[in-house]
Amino acid sequence: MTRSERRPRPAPGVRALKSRPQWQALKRHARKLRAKHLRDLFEADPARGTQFAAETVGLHLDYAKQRLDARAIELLLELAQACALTERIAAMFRGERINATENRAVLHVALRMPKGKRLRVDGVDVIAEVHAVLERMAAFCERVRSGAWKGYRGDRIRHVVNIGIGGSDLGPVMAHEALRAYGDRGIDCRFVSNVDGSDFAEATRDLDPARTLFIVCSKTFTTQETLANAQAARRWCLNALGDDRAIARHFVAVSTNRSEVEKFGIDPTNMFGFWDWVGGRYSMDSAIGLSTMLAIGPQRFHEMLAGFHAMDEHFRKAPLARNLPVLHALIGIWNSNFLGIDSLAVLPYAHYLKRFPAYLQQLVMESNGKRVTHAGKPVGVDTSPIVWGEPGTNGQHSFYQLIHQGTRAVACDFIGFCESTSALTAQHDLLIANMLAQGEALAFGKSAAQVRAEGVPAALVPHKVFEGNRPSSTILARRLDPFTLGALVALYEHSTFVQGAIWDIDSFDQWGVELGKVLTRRIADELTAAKTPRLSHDSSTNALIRRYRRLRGNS
Ligand code: G6Q
Repeated sequence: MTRSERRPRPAPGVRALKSRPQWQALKRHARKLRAKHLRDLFEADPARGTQFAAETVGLHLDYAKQRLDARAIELLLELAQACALTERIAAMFRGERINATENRAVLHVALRMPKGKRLRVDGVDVIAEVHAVLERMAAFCERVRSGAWKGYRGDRIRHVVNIGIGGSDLGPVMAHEALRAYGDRGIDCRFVSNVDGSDFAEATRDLDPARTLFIVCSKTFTTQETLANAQAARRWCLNALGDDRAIARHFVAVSTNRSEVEKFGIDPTNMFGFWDWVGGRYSMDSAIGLSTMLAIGPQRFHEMLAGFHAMDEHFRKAPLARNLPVLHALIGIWNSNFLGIDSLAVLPYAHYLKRFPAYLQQLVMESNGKRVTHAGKPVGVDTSPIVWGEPGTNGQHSFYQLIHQGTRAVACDFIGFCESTSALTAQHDLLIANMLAQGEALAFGKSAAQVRAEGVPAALVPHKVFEGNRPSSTILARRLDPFTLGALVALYEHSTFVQGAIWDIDSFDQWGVELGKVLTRRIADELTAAKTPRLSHDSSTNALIRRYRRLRGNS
Protein backbone atom coordinates (compact mmCIF):
# COMPACT_ATOMS: atom_id res chain seq x y z
CA MET A 1 0.00 0.00 0.00
CA THR A 2 1.46 3.36 -0.98
CA ARG A 3 1.47 6.36 1.39
CA SER A 4 -1.19 8.15 -0.64
CA GLU A 5 -3.48 5.12 -0.50
CA ARG A 6 -3.28 5.13 3.29
CA ARG A 7 -4.29 8.80 3.58
CA PRO A 8 -8.03 9.26 4.39
CA ARG A 9 -9.89 10.30 1.28
CA PRO A 10 -12.04 13.43 1.61
CA ALA A 11 -15.73 12.99 0.72
CA PRO A 12 -16.53 13.90 -2.89
CA GLY A 13 -17.53 17.53 -3.23
CA VAL A 14 -15.45 18.72 -0.30
CA ARG A 15 -12.10 17.76 -1.74
CA ALA A 16 -9.65 20.66 -1.74
CA LEU A 17 -9.79 22.19 -5.19
CA LYS A 18 -6.04 22.22 -5.68
CA SER A 19 -5.75 18.53 -4.96
CA ARG A 20 -8.27 17.48 -7.59
CA PRO A 21 -6.62 15.56 -10.44
CA GLN A 22 -8.37 17.82 -12.96
CA TRP A 23 -6.82 20.88 -11.28
CA GLN A 24 -3.40 19.29 -11.37
CA ALA A 25 -3.83 18.36 -15.03
CA LEU A 26 -4.82 21.92 -15.82
CA LYS A 27 -1.73 23.23 -14.05
CA ARG A 28 0.50 20.96 -16.09
CA HIS A 29 -1.28 21.91 -19.29
CA ALA A 30 -1.03 25.61 -18.51
CA ARG A 31 2.74 25.24 -18.02
CA LYS A 32 2.99 23.86 -21.55
CA LEU A 33 0.67 26.43 -23.09
CA ARG A 34 2.36 29.36 -21.41
CA ALA A 35 5.28 28.94 -23.77
CA LYS A 36 2.99 29.43 -26.77
CA HIS A 37 2.12 32.81 -28.19
CA LEU A 38 -1.36 33.45 -29.55
CA ARG A 39 0.38 33.85 -32.91
CA ASP A 40 1.50 30.19 -32.66
CA LEU A 41 -1.98 29.02 -31.68
CA PHE A 42 -3.57 30.80 -34.64
CA GLU A 43 -0.91 29.58 -37.04
CA ALA A 44 -1.31 25.99 -35.91
CA ASP A 45 -5.05 25.97 -36.41
CA PRO A 46 -6.54 27.92 -39.34
CA ALA A 47 -10.06 27.16 -38.10
CA ARG A 48 -9.39 28.62 -34.65
CA GLY A 49 -11.32 31.82 -35.34
CA THR A 50 -14.55 29.97 -35.91
CA GLN A 51 -14.01 26.97 -33.65
CA PHE A 52 -13.44 28.84 -30.43
CA ALA A 53 -16.79 30.55 -30.51
CA ALA A 54 -20.27 29.83 -29.23
CA GLU A 55 -23.60 31.48 -29.74
CA THR A 56 -26.97 31.59 -28.12
CA VAL A 57 -30.04 33.86 -27.91
CA GLY A 58 -28.36 36.43 -30.13
CA LEU A 59 -25.07 36.64 -28.23
CA HIS A 60 -21.97 35.46 -30.03
CA LEU A 61 -18.96 34.77 -27.80
CA ASP A 62 -15.62 34.64 -29.61
CA TYR A 63 -12.88 33.31 -27.34
CA ALA A 64 -10.34 32.40 -30.00
CA LYS A 65 -8.04 35.14 -28.68
CA GLN A 66 -7.84 33.51 -25.26
CA ARG A 67 -4.59 31.73 -24.51
CA LEU A 68 -6.05 28.26 -24.48
CA ASP A 69 -6.56 25.28 -26.75
CA ALA A 70 -9.11 22.49 -27.14
CA ARG A 71 -7.38 20.39 -24.48
CA ALA A 72 -7.58 23.24 -21.97
CA ILE A 73 -11.33 23.54 -22.57
CA GLU A 74 -11.71 19.78 -22.20
CA LEU A 75 -9.87 19.80 -18.88
CA LEU A 76 -11.83 22.81 -17.63
CA LEU A 77 -15.07 21.02 -18.46
CA GLU A 78 -13.83 17.96 -16.58
CA LEU A 79 -13.09 20.18 -13.61
CA ALA A 80 -16.60 21.63 -13.80
CA GLN A 81 -18.07 18.11 -13.78
CA ALA A 82 -15.87 17.10 -10.86
CA CYS A 83 -17.15 20.13 -8.94
CA ALA A 84 -20.71 18.90 -9.52
CA LEU A 85 -21.60 21.97 -11.57
CA THR A 86 -24.56 20.36 -13.29
CA GLU A 87 -26.04 19.43 -9.92
CA ARG A 88 -25.43 22.92 -8.53
CA ILE A 89 -27.21 24.52 -11.47
CA ALA A 90 -30.16 22.18 -11.00
CA ALA A 91 -30.24 22.93 -7.25
CA MET A 92 -30.46 26.67 -7.92
CA PHE A 93 -33.34 26.25 -10.38
CA ARG A 94 -35.14 23.92 -7.95
CA GLY A 95 -35.13 26.69 -5.34
CA GLU A 96 -32.83 24.92 -2.89
CA ARG A 97 -31.24 27.03 -0.18
CA ILE A 98 -27.89 27.29 -1.92
CA ASN A 99 -27.11 30.55 -0.14
CA ALA A 100 -26.07 28.46 2.84
CA THR A 101 -24.67 31.12 5.16
CA GLU A 102 -27.95 33.06 4.98
CA ASN A 103 -30.05 29.90 4.64
CA ARG A 104 -31.84 31.26 1.56
CA ALA A 105 -32.90 30.08 -1.84
CA VAL A 106 -31.36 31.95 -4.78
CA LEU A 107 -34.08 32.46 -7.31
CA HIS A 108 -33.47 35.53 -9.43
CA VAL A 109 -34.25 33.16 -12.32
CA ALA A 110 -37.86 33.03 -11.04
CA LEU A 111 -38.17 36.79 -11.60
CA ARG A 112 -38.17 36.24 -15.34
CA MET A 113 -40.06 33.00 -15.71
CA PRO A 114 -43.12 33.40 -17.91
CA LYS A 115 -46.56 33.54 -16.39
CA GLY A 116 -48.08 30.11 -15.96
CA LYS A 117 -44.82 28.35 -15.08
CA ARG A 118 -44.75 26.78 -11.64
CA LEU A 119 -42.09 26.95 -9.00
CA ARG A 120 -42.89 26.31 -5.35
CA VAL A 121 -40.72 27.57 -2.52
CA ASP A 122 -41.88 26.61 0.97
CA GLY A 123 -45.26 25.69 -0.48
CA VAL A 124 -45.74 29.04 -2.24
CA ASP A 125 -46.06 29.42 -6.01
CA VAL A 126 -43.42 32.11 -6.47
CA ILE A 127 -44.09 32.63 -10.17
CA ALA A 128 -47.67 33.65 -9.44
CA GLU A 129 -46.36 36.13 -6.83
CA VAL A 130 -43.76 37.51 -9.24
CA HIS A 131 -46.40 38.16 -11.89
CA ALA A 132 -48.81 39.72 -9.41
CA VAL A 133 -46.11 42.29 -8.56
CA LEU A 134 -45.22 42.79 -12.24
CA GLU A 135 -48.86 43.52 -12.99
CA ARG A 136 -49.11 46.08 -10.17
CA MET A 137 -45.88 47.69 -11.38
CA ALA A 138 -47.21 47.84 -14.94
CA ALA A 139 -50.51 49.42 -13.84
CA PHE A 140 -48.64 52.01 -11.80
CA CYS A 141 -46.17 52.77 -14.61
CA GLU A 142 -48.97 53.18 -17.14
CA ARG A 143 -50.65 55.70 -14.85
CA VAL A 144 -47.48 57.70 -14.36
CA ARG A 145 -46.51 57.56 -18.04
CA SER A 146 -49.97 58.54 -19.24
CA GLY A 147 -50.29 61.39 -16.75
CA ALA A 148 -53.22 59.75 -14.92
CA TRP A 149 -51.12 59.65 -11.75
CA LYS A 150 -50.95 63.23 -10.52
CA GLY A 151 -48.72 64.92 -8.02
CA TYR A 152 -50.28 66.47 -4.91
CA ARG A 153 -51.02 69.73 -6.72
CA GLY A 154 -52.46 67.96 -9.73
CA ASP A 155 -49.32 68.15 -11.91
CA ARG A 156 -48.08 65.43 -14.18
CA ILE A 157 -44.95 63.60 -12.97
CA ARG A 158 -41.92 64.57 -15.06
CA HIS A 159 -39.04 63.52 -12.82
CA VAL A 160 -38.38 60.22 -11.13
CA VAL A 161 -35.65 59.99 -8.50
CA ASN A 162 -34.57 56.50 -7.46
CA ILE A 163 -33.08 56.46 -3.98
CA GLY A 164 -31.12 53.30 -3.19
CA ILE A 165 -27.58 51.99 -2.96
CA GLY A 166 -25.59 48.91 -4.01
CA GLY A 167 -27.95 46.37 -5.53
CA SER A 168 -30.81 48.85 -5.18
CA ASP A 169 -28.99 51.36 -7.36
CA LEU A 170 -26.36 49.89 -9.67
CA GLY A 171 -28.72 47.68 -11.69
CA PRO A 172 -31.38 50.38 -12.16
CA VAL A 173 -28.77 53.00 -13.14
CA MET A 174 -27.04 50.65 -15.54
CA ALA A 175 -30.32 49.59 -17.18
CA HIS A 176 -31.51 53.18 -17.41
CA GLU A 177 -28.36 54.23 -19.22
CA ALA A 178 -28.27 51.10 -21.37
CA LEU A 179 -31.85 51.51 -22.58
CA ARG A 180 -32.02 55.30 -22.88
CA ALA A 181 -32.80 54.95 -26.58
CA TYR A 182 -36.02 53.13 -25.62
CA GLY A 183 -36.98 55.48 -22.79
CA ASP A 184 -39.84 57.95 -22.57
CA ARG A 185 -38.03 61.27 -22.94
CA GLY A 186 -40.89 62.97 -21.10
CA ILE A 187 -39.77 61.29 -17.90
CA ASP A 188 -36.40 62.23 -16.54
CA CYS A 189 -34.94 59.50 -14.27
CA ARG A 190 -32.24 60.32 -11.77
CA PHE A 191 -30.47 58.25 -9.15
CA VAL A 192 -29.30 59.12 -5.67
CA SER A 193 -27.19 56.62 -3.78
CA ASN A 194 -24.35 58.23 -1.84
CA VAL A 195 -24.82 59.40 1.74
CA ASP A 196 -22.73 62.39 0.65
CA GLY A 197 -25.43 65.05 0.54
CA SER A 198 -24.02 66.49 -2.67
CA ASP A 199 -25.47 63.49 -4.51
CA PHE A 200 -29.01 64.37 -3.42
CA ALA A 201 -28.41 68.10 -3.84
CA GLU A 202 -27.18 67.78 -7.42
CA ALA A 203 -29.90 65.31 -8.41
CA THR A 204 -32.70 67.59 -7.19
CA ARG A 205 -31.35 71.15 -7.58
CA ASP A 206 -33.29 71.91 -10.76
CA LEU A 207 -36.37 69.76 -10.07
CA ASP A 208 -39.89 70.91 -9.39
CA PRO A 209 -41.14 69.03 -6.27
CA ALA A 210 -44.71 69.19 -7.57
CA ARG A 211 -43.65 67.08 -10.58
CA THR A 212 -41.20 64.75 -8.87
CA LEU A 213 -41.76 61.14 -7.79
CA PHE A 214 -39.31 59.43 -5.43
CA ILE A 215 -38.83 55.67 -5.51
CA VAL A 216 -37.22 54.55 -2.27
CA CYS A 217 -35.58 51.23 -3.11
CA SER A 218 -34.33 49.17 -0.23
CA LYS A 219 -34.74 45.46 0.29
CA THR A 220 -34.27 45.81 4.06
CA PHE A 221 -35.44 49.42 4.42
CA THR A 222 -32.80 49.82 7.12
CA THR A 223 -29.83 50.90 4.99
CA GLN A 224 -28.42 54.07 6.53
CA GLU A 225 -27.51 55.84 3.29
CA THR A 226 -30.88 55.20 1.70
CA LEU A 227 -32.84 56.21 4.79
CA ALA A 228 -30.80 59.40 5.17
CA ASN A 229 -31.47 60.31 1.53
CA ALA A 230 -35.13 59.33 1.79
CA GLN A 231 -35.51 61.60 4.84
CA ALA A 232 -33.82 64.42 2.92
CA ALA A 233 -36.26 63.83 0.06
CA ARG A 234 -39.19 63.89 2.45
CA ARG A 235 -38.08 67.25 3.89
CA TRP A 236 -37.42 68.63 0.39
CA CYS A 237 -40.89 67.58 -0.72
CA LEU A 238 -42.70 68.84 2.39
CA ASN A 239 -40.83 72.17 2.34
CA ALA A 240 -42.25 72.86 -1.07
CA LEU A 241 -45.67 71.21 -0.86
CA GLY A 242 -46.34 71.90 2.80
CA ASP A 243 -48.61 68.98 3.60
CA ASP A 244 -47.95 65.44 4.88
CA ARG A 245 -50.61 64.16 2.50
CA ALA A 246 -48.28 65.02 -0.40
CA ILE A 247 -46.06 62.04 0.55
CA ALA A 248 -48.61 59.55 -0.78
CA ARG A 249 -48.50 61.21 -4.24
CA HIS A 250 -44.74 61.69 -4.42
CA PHE A 251 -43.24 58.62 -2.72
CA VAL A 252 -43.37 54.95 -3.52
CA ALA A 253 -41.25 52.20 -1.98
CA VAL A 254 -39.71 48.99 -3.23
CA SER A 255 -38.90 46.70 -0.35
CA THR A 256 -39.41 43.40 1.43
CA ASN A 257 -40.00 45.22 4.74
CA ARG A 258 -43.57 46.47 4.89
CA SER A 259 -43.49 47.59 8.52
CA GLU A 260 -40.42 49.82 8.04
CA VAL A 261 -41.96 51.29 4.88
CA GLU A 262 -45.08 52.17 6.86
CA LYS A 263 -43.01 53.57 9.70
CA PHE A 264 -41.29 55.87 7.20
CA GLY A 265 -44.69 57.21 6.20
CA ILE A 266 -45.12 55.64 2.77
CA ASP A 267 -48.58 54.21 2.18
CA PRO A 268 -48.17 50.39 1.79
CA THR A 269 -50.52 50.56 -1.20
CA ASN A 270 -47.63 52.44 -2.83
CA MET A 271 -45.17 49.69 -2.01
CA PHE A 272 -43.92 47.07 -4.44
CA GLY A 273 -42.58 43.96 -2.81
CA PHE A 274 -40.04 41.30 -3.53
CA TRP A 275 -38.62 38.36 -1.64
CA ASP A 276 -35.68 37.28 0.48
CA TRP A 277 -34.63 34.85 -2.26
CA VAL A 278 -33.65 37.79 -4.48
CA GLY A 279 -30.14 39.01 -3.66
CA GLY A 280 -29.60 42.78 -3.93
CA ARG A 281 -27.11 42.51 -6.80
CA TYR A 282 -29.44 40.09 -8.61
CA SER A 283 -32.53 42.28 -8.25
CA MET A 284 -32.64 44.65 -11.24
CA ASP A 285 -35.44 42.64 -12.83
CA SER A 286 -37.56 42.58 -9.66
CA ALA A 287 -39.58 45.59 -8.47
CA ILE A 288 -36.16 47.21 -7.90
CA GLY A 289 -36.40 47.80 -11.66
CA LEU A 290 -39.44 50.06 -11.22
CA SER A 291 -37.49 53.06 -12.53
CA THR A 292 -36.52 50.98 -15.58
CA MET A 293 -40.16 50.11 -16.23
CA LEU A 294 -41.20 53.73 -15.77
CA ALA A 295 -38.62 54.79 -18.34
CA ILE A 296 -39.10 52.11 -21.02
CA GLY A 297 -42.66 50.99 -20.29
CA PRO A 298 -44.03 47.58 -19.25
CA GLN A 299 -43.82 46.01 -22.70
CA ARG A 300 -40.11 46.75 -23.12
CA PHE A 301 -39.51 45.66 -19.53
CA HIS A 302 -41.09 42.30 -20.39
CA GLU A 303 -38.83 42.07 -23.45
CA MET A 304 -35.88 42.51 -21.10
CA LEU A 305 -37.24 39.75 -18.84
CA ALA A 306 -37.61 37.53 -21.90
CA GLY A 307 -33.92 38.08 -22.71
CA PHE A 308 -32.95 37.10 -19.16
CA HIS A 309 -35.19 34.04 -19.33
CA ALA A 310 -33.85 32.92 -22.70
CA MET A 311 -30.32 32.92 -21.27
CA ASP A 312 -31.55 31.17 -18.10
CA GLU A 313 -33.05 28.39 -20.19
CA HIS A 314 -29.89 28.05 -22.21
CA PHE A 315 -27.84 27.92 -19.01
CA ARG A 316 -30.13 25.31 -17.47
CA LYS A 317 -30.37 23.04 -20.50
CA ALA A 318 -27.36 23.39 -22.80
CA PRO A 319 -24.53 20.87 -22.48
CA LEU A 320 -21.62 22.39 -20.56
CA ALA A 321 -19.39 22.37 -23.64
CA ARG A 322 -21.78 24.65 -25.53
CA ASN A 323 -23.07 26.60 -22.57
CA LEU A 324 -22.15 30.28 -22.90
CA PRO A 325 -22.11 31.23 -19.20
CA VAL A 326 -20.17 28.05 -18.41
CA LEU A 327 -17.57 28.71 -21.12
CA HIS A 328 -17.27 32.35 -20.10
CA ALA A 329 -16.74 31.34 -16.47
CA LEU A 330 -14.21 28.62 -17.26
CA ILE A 331 -12.18 31.02 -19.38
CA GLY A 332 -12.08 33.33 -16.35
CA ILE A 333 -10.92 30.47 -14.11
CA TRP A 334 -8.24 29.57 -16.66
CA ASN A 335 -6.97 33.14 -16.80
CA SER A 336 -6.91 33.83 -13.09
CA ASN A 337 -6.02 30.44 -11.64
CA PHE A 338 -3.77 28.98 -14.32
CA LEU A 339 -2.27 31.92 -16.20
CA GLY A 340 -2.08 34.23 -13.17
CA ILE A 341 -4.12 36.99 -14.82
CA ASP A 342 -6.16 38.43 -11.99
CA SER A 343 -7.62 41.49 -13.70
CA LEU A 344 -10.63 41.56 -16.02
CA ALA A 345 -11.34 44.71 -18.02
CA VAL A 346 -14.89 44.90 -19.35
CA LEU A 347 -14.84 47.16 -22.38
CA PRO A 348 -18.23 47.81 -23.98
CA TYR A 349 -18.06 49.48 -27.37
CA ALA A 350 -21.47 50.99 -26.72
CA HIS A 351 -21.63 54.25 -24.86
CA TYR A 352 -25.03 53.34 -23.47
CA LEU A 353 -23.28 50.59 -21.52
CA LYS A 354 -21.12 53.08 -19.68
CA ARG A 355 -22.30 51.88 -16.25
CA PHE A 356 -22.05 48.20 -17.15
CA PRO A 357 -18.50 47.78 -15.74
CA ALA A 358 -19.60 49.38 -12.44
CA TYR A 359 -22.59 47.07 -12.34
CA LEU A 360 -20.38 44.05 -12.97
CA GLN A 361 -17.93 45.13 -10.29
CA GLN A 362 -20.61 44.54 -7.70
CA LEU A 363 -22.05 41.46 -9.35
CA VAL A 364 -18.73 39.68 -9.67
CA MET A 365 -16.64 41.00 -6.80
CA GLU A 366 -19.34 41.07 -4.12
CA SER A 367 -20.41 37.58 -5.16
CA ASN A 368 -17.02 35.93 -5.44
CA GLY A 369 -14.66 38.08 -3.40
CA LYS A 370 -14.54 35.34 -0.78
CA ARG A 371 -11.70 33.47 0.89
CA VAL A 372 -13.37 30.47 2.47
CA THR A 373 -15.36 27.57 1.06
CA HIS A 374 -18.87 26.58 2.05
CA ALA A 375 -17.29 24.53 4.81
CA GLY A 376 -15.39 27.56 6.12
CA LYS A 377 -11.98 26.33 4.97
CA PRO A 378 -9.55 28.51 2.98
CA VAL A 379 -10.30 28.17 -0.75
CA GLY A 380 -6.58 27.81 -1.36
CA VAL A 381 -6.64 29.47 -4.79
CA ASP A 382 -7.44 32.97 -5.99
CA THR A 383 -11.14 33.76 -6.33
CA SER A 384 -12.85 36.77 -7.97
CA PRO A 385 -10.89 38.72 -10.55
CA ILE A 386 -10.56 42.48 -10.16
CA VAL A 387 -13.22 43.80 -12.54
CA TRP A 388 -13.04 47.25 -14.03
CA GLY A 389 -13.57 49.02 -17.33
CA GLU A 390 -14.85 51.92 -19.36
CA PRO A 391 -16.58 52.15 -22.68
CA GLY A 392 -14.48 52.12 -25.83
CA THR A 393 -13.26 54.17 -27.53
CA ASN A 394 -12.75 56.45 -24.51
CA GLY A 395 -10.60 53.94 -22.64
CA GLN A 396 -8.25 53.68 -25.64
CA HIS A 397 -7.08 57.21 -24.97
CA SER A 398 -6.43 56.41 -21.35
CA PHE A 399 -5.55 53.09 -19.68
CA TYR A 400 -5.21 50.89 -22.79
CA GLN A 401 -1.52 51.80 -22.79
CA LEU A 402 -1.09 49.54 -19.75
CA ILE A 403 -3.09 46.74 -21.31
CA HIS A 404 -0.95 46.83 -24.47
CA GLN A 405 2.52 47.47 -23.12
CA GLY A 406 2.42 47.35 -19.32
CA THR A 407 4.02 44.68 -17.17
CA ARG A 408 0.72 43.36 -15.80
CA ALA A 409 -1.50 41.05 -17.76
CA VAL A 410 -5.14 42.04 -18.07
CA ALA A 411 -7.82 39.89 -19.67
CA CYS A 412 -10.41 41.85 -21.65
CA ASP A 413 -14.07 41.30 -22.47
CA PHE A 414 -15.02 43.38 -25.49
CA ILE A 415 -18.75 43.90 -26.01
CA GLY A 416 -20.10 45.28 -29.28
CA PHE A 417 -23.23 45.48 -31.40
CA CYS A 418 -23.72 45.31 -35.16
CA GLU A 419 -26.48 47.89 -35.42
CA SER A 420 -26.26 51.41 -34.19
CA THR A 421 -28.82 52.77 -31.75
CA SER A 422 -28.15 56.27 -33.07
CA ALA A 423 -28.65 57.72 -36.52
CA LEU A 424 -24.89 58.20 -36.98
CA THR A 425 -24.33 54.78 -38.54
CA ALA A 426 -21.00 55.64 -40.16
CA GLN A 427 -19.61 56.43 -36.74
CA HIS A 428 -20.86 53.06 -35.59
CA ASP A 429 -18.68 51.29 -38.14
CA LEU A 430 -15.74 53.29 -36.86
CA LEU A 431 -16.60 52.34 -33.29
CA ILE A 432 -16.64 48.62 -34.06
CA ALA A 433 -13.52 48.88 -36.22
CA ASN A 434 -11.80 50.21 -33.11
CA MET A 435 -13.03 47.32 -31.00
CA LEU A 436 -11.85 44.68 -33.47
CA ALA A 437 -8.52 46.45 -33.93
CA GLN A 438 -7.89 46.44 -30.19
CA GLY A 439 -8.53 42.72 -29.87
CA GLU A 440 -6.22 42.04 -32.81
CA ALA A 441 -3.46 44.31 -31.53
CA LEU A 442 -3.62 42.79 -28.06
CA ALA A 443 -3.39 39.25 -29.38
CA PHE A 444 -0.77 39.63 -32.09
CA GLY A 445 1.15 42.74 -31.11
CA LYS A 446 4.03 43.97 -33.21
CA SER A 447 7.45 42.34 -33.15
CA ALA A 448 10.80 44.15 -33.11
CA ALA A 449 11.41 42.92 -36.67
CA GLN A 450 8.16 44.50 -37.84
CA VAL A 451 9.01 47.75 -36.08
CA ARG A 452 12.49 47.83 -37.57
CA ALA A 453 11.08 47.10 -41.03
CA GLU A 454 9.09 50.32 -40.71
CA GLY A 455 12.39 52.21 -40.48
CA VAL A 456 12.04 53.10 -36.81
CA PRO A 457 15.38 54.25 -35.33
CA ALA A 458 17.02 51.52 -33.21
CA ALA A 459 16.71 53.45 -29.95
CA LEU A 460 12.96 53.68 -30.37
CA VAL A 461 12.38 50.06 -31.36
CA PRO A 462 11.84 48.69 -27.79
CA HIS A 463 9.32 51.45 -27.13
CA LYS A 464 7.31 50.57 -30.20
CA VAL A 465 7.25 46.81 -29.74
CA PHE A 466 3.95 45.25 -28.70
CA GLU A 467 4.48 41.84 -27.16
CA GLY A 468 0.94 40.76 -27.92
CA ASN A 469 -0.32 37.48 -26.42
CA ARG A 470 -2.81 39.45 -24.32
CA PRO A 471 -6.06 37.54 -24.05
CA SER A 472 -9.50 38.82 -24.86
CA SER A 473 -12.99 37.59 -25.63
CA THR A 474 -15.48 39.41 -27.80
CA ILE A 475 -19.22 39.35 -27.29
CA LEU A 476 -21.00 40.51 -30.42
CA ALA A 477 -24.76 40.94 -30.70
CA ARG A 478 -27.07 42.46 -33.26
CA ARG A 479 -28.35 45.41 -31.31
CA LEU A 480 -28.45 46.79 -27.79
CA ASP A 481 -32.14 46.41 -26.99
CA PRO A 482 -34.04 45.30 -23.87
CA PHE A 483 -33.98 41.60 -24.82
CA THR A 484 -30.25 41.62 -25.51
CA LEU A 485 -29.48 43.53 -22.32
CA GLY A 486 -31.41 40.91 -20.33
CA ALA A 487 -29.50 38.08 -22.02
CA LEU A 488 -26.16 39.85 -21.47
CA VAL A 489 -26.75 40.47 -17.77
CA ALA A 490 -27.93 36.87 -17.28
CA LEU A 491 -24.76 35.66 -19.02
CA TYR A 492 -22.60 37.44 -16.45
CA GLU A 493 -24.87 36.44 -13.55
CA HIS A 494 -24.56 32.77 -14.40
CA SER A 495 -20.87 33.01 -15.24
CA THR A 496 -20.36 34.42 -11.74
CA PHE A 497 -22.37 31.54 -10.27
CA VAL A 498 -20.33 28.96 -12.17
CA GLN A 499 -17.05 30.40 -10.92
CA GLY A 500 -18.39 30.38 -7.36
CA ALA A 501 -19.42 26.75 -7.80
CA ILE A 502 -15.93 25.78 -8.94
CA TRP A 503 -14.34 27.63 -6.03
CA ASP A 504 -16.98 26.11 -3.70
CA ILE A 505 -17.83 29.49 -2.19
CA ASP A 506 -21.15 31.10 -1.30
CA SER A 507 -21.62 33.60 -4.15
CA PHE A 508 -24.79 34.99 -2.62
CA ASP A 509 -23.79 36.33 0.78
CA GLN A 510 -21.78 39.50 1.48
CA TRP A 511 -20.51 39.39 5.04
CA GLY A 512 -17.50 41.43 3.97
CA VAL A 513 -19.52 44.64 3.91
CA GLU A 514 -20.70 44.29 7.53
CA LEU A 515 -17.69 45.27 9.66
CA GLY A 516 -17.39 48.77 8.19
CA LYS A 517 -21.10 49.39 8.78
CA VAL A 518 -20.82 48.52 12.48
CA LEU A 519 -17.73 50.69 12.99
CA THR A 520 -19.40 53.60 11.20
CA ARG A 521 -22.19 53.82 13.79
CA ARG A 522 -19.70 54.18 16.61
CA ILE A 523 -17.45 56.67 14.80
CA ALA A 524 -20.44 58.78 13.68
CA ASP A 525 -21.28 59.37 17.35
CA GLU A 526 -17.67 60.20 18.16
CA LEU A 527 -17.41 62.73 15.33
CA THR A 528 -20.47 64.64 16.46
CA ALA A 529 -20.50 64.26 20.28
CA ALA A 530 -20.69 67.63 22.04
CA LYS A 531 -18.05 66.62 24.60
CA THR A 532 -14.67 65.34 23.42
CA PRO A 533 -15.13 61.56 23.50
CA ARG A 534 -12.67 59.06 24.94
CA LEU A 535 -11.33 57.30 21.90
CA SER A 536 -10.16 53.72 21.94
CA HIS A 537 -9.41 52.99 18.29
CA ASP A 538 -5.93 52.49 16.92
CA SER A 539 -3.67 55.56 17.08
CA SER A 540 -4.20 56.41 13.41
CA THR A 541 -8.01 56.37 13.57
CA ASN A 542 -7.96 58.28 16.89
CA ALA A 543 -5.74 61.00 15.36
CA LEU A 544 -7.94 61.34 12.30
CA ILE A 545 -11.08 61.64 14.45
CA ARG A 546 -9.44 64.34 16.59
CA ARG A 547 -8.27 66.26 13.52
CA TYR A 548 -11.71 66.06 11.93
CA ARG A 549 -13.39 67.29 15.12
CA ARG A 550 -10.91 70.17 15.39
CA LEU A 551 -11.42 71.29 11.78
CA ARG A 552 -15.19 71.03 12.21
CA GLY A 553 -14.89 73.20 15.34
CA ASN A 554 -16.09 70.36 17.58
CA SER A 555 -13.32 70.48 20.16
C1 G6Q B 1 -26.22 43.31 -2.76
C2 G6Q B 1 -25.89 43.77 -1.42
C3 G6Q B 1 -25.97 45.26 -1.21
C4 G6Q B 1 -27.37 45.82 -1.04
C5 G6Q B 1 -27.27 47.25 -0.51
C6 G6Q B 1 -28.61 47.90 -0.34
O1 G6Q B 1 -26.25 42.16 -3.10
O2 G6Q B 1 -26.67 43.07 -0.50
O3 G6Q B 1 -25.33 45.97 -2.25
O4 G6Q B 1 -28.06 45.77 -2.24
O5 G6Q B 1 -26.58 47.25 0.70
O6 G6Q B 1 -29.40 47.17 0.54
P1 G6Q B 1 -30.93 47.49 0.69
O7 G6Q B 1 -31.59 47.22 -0.60
O8 G6Q B 1 -31.42 46.59 1.79
O9 G6Q B 1 -31.03 48.93 1.06
